[in-house]
Amino acid sequence: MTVVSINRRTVGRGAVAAASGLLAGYAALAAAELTASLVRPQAGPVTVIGGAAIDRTPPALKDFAVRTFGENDKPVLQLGILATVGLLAALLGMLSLRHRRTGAAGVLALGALGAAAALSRPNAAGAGDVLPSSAGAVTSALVLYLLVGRAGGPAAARPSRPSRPSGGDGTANGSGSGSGTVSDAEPAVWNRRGFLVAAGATALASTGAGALGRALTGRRGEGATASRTAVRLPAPASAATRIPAGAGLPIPGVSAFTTPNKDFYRVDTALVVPKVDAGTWRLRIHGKGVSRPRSYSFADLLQRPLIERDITLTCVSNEVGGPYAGSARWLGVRLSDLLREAGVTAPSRGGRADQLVARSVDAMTLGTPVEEVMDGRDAMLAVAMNGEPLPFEHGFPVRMVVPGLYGYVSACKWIRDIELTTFDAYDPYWVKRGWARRAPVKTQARIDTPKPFARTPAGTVAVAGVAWAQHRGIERVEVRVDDGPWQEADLAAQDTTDTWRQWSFPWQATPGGHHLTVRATDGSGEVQTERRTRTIPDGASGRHSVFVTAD
Ligand SMILES: Nc1nc2c(c(=O)[nH]1)N[C@H]1C(S)=C(S)[C@@H](COP(=O)(O)O)O[C@H]1N2
Ligand SMILES: [Mo]
Repeated sequence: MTVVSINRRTVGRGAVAAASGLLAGYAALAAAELTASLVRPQAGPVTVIGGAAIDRTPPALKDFAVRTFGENDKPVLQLGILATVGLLAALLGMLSLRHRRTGAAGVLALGALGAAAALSRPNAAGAGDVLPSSAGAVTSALVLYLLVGRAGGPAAARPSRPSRPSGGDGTANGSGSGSGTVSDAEPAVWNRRGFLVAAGATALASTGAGALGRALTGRRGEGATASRTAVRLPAPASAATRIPAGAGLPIPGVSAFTTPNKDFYRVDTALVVPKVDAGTWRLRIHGKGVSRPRSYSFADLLQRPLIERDITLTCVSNEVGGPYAGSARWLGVRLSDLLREAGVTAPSRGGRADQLVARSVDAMTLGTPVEEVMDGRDAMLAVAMNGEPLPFEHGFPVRMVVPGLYGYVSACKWIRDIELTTFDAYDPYWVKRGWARRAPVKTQARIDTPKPFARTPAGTVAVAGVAWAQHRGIERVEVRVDDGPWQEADLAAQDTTDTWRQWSFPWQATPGGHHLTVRATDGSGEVQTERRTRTIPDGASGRHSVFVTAD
């Protein structure tokens, strides 16, 4: 091919081509979003590619993302995808300048990639899921072809040559390529205006299509939202024990004893929060050792005797001292009751299934030991959190909660199916990715105040925080200043062994820098280990420590 001479004109056309590519990418996303709103919002290209990326992220990178971006990991991923799409679109735009068909083919190939990702999602609903990416690709290929033509095809770059189809790459045989008779004097005027009009129209139409798509998607969630608003929560048959007055310390900086829903940590793989209509929701219980398979509606569950319990939930991805723990008052159906009704017996009593696999509407799978669910602890199918129906982010209409187990082996949100099976027969989502099959919560103490690297006046400083060892309880918390002896902290009243426990320590701070370290002893008498481990495969261990300067 001829080497493009780098002059102002080619650079200008390159920029116009790149801009055309970006516009084509924008049109693609808008068309895809509109189509997805009609087919299935979860089938949109950014969502399916993001989902595929999340599923394939190596644990170490996932850990890094959670550590670095915290709960912004999803927006960061989406921005990353958008930036990549933008870059590819700009490059394809520039490619189209010289090889229009190749540019269009590249766009279609990207669309095919999106469609493949859509089909490979575990929650793919069917062949219709390929439509959003396909619609986006076709729209974008057309836009690109049209706009780059307006920008002036290769003929315009070589004004001295007579216009003719340039061998094989079809670059000058299209309709919009300056009509093939571009002369040196005129093209800029006609092309610029034609380009600007076409570009403006594309931008407008895309913006409109995108907005319409978002509005339609919003409408789809309306049934679910209405069903949530309509929920009347029954009074519990078994109320939670009253939280002792002294369970929450009046020390600024300490986590609230009960975490408000809006502050409750959120960890899941859902790029689009599932909006489930409680009116049509059903839960199936089936599998090994289930002599009476069952199916329940949301109303069925609400009619049963409900238990209300305060339970602290923790994520296995929580680093020592990290934020992924929260405590709420849950209302729900005792899970062991439902299992017994279905004919399930605990493995220790000869039951055939030792693993309960919960599936969500977004095709997440979580595996929970049947023994723990049936050992008398308050494992439940929760319908409410802190006095209101579950927020959509936290699993409306129904989720599992099992005291003492990390969320990834117990706390299925948006649950729709419970299958009884064995640990030998099936590995759920996180286990396939290197996490442990069984994961009881490890004993942890966290210093909430002072914050790491805080400066504080010398003298008495209130050091305080929370400690948790769900289902074993917290018996003792100790603080060490620098390399000094372990000193007993004051424990706030214990609510239940399933909730975290606050502690405080009046530290006599001397001027200078100090390391404060904390350790807890759980209800079984075991002292929190000093051995540092990573979060993978079964939760971080080690002791939280902060460096504080007193002056
Ligand atoms: N459907 C679904 N349920 C899920 C998850 C998920 O990704 N999808 N993540 C689990 C994990 S890892 C944790 S720690 C808890 C977090 O619950 P929360 O977001 O309500 O705090 O939900 C669990 N349930
Ligand atoms: Mo988690």
